[in-house]
Amino acid sequence: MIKINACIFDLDGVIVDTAKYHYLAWKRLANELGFDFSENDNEQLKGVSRMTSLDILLGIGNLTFSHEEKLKLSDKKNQWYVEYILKMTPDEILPGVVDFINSLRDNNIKTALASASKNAMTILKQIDMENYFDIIIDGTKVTKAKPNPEVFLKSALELGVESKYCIVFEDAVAGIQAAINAEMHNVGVGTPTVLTKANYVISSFEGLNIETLKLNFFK
Ligand code: B16
Ligand code: MG
Repeated sequence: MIKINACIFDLDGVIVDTAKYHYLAWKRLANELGFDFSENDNEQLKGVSRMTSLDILLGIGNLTFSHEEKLKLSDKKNQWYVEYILKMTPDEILPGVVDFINSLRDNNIKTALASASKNAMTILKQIDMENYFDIIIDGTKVTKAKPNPEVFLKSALELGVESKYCIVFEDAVAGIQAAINAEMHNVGVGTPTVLTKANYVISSFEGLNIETLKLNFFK
């Protein structure tokens, strides 16, 4: 059986479903700019940085703006997004997450939160999880967006654990690729048809603990 010393969690889409709030805010911006933005389009934005998300959105609308204008647009979207996340409560933690993290603690496995979001601390405070992880690396601490492995490598370094002893939990295609680039094990949270490069895919953390994970997934 493989040895695991650390579990590294993405935030949006793994601990909470904030993709719906990103979607509502991006859709509002698209509508204001005169085009529509579907939930299907939103899939492309999962896990990627705010400015890359804006570039993808503007590509869909076939619009071009200067760098300064783009900063204003992304700020606008972020203000709307923050309004949504400030209403979040611990009830929005996805099923099974807390029990799974507790099972890691019982097994002396370290934990990290590794998110591309600059709003990660606000979300963690809203859901009462800001003291839940050994370390937190968020979008304010990295410069290179997923699929670059920086956020995961920095997490492992701060935890003092080698990449080969880490499992990354990710919901985004770009995030799974970042874990592969970091040479870490990875578990996709979502559907296998989307997360085709993941080592293993779970639909939720419900009923999962580290022993079943190691036994069933990493024989
Ligand atoms: P913000 P994750 C990512 O978070 C989201 O999946 C992605 O949709 C978002 O654009 C990115 O954070 C930046 O978020 O605008 O709040 O800084 O999945 O890496 O936890
Ligand atoms: Mg995510």
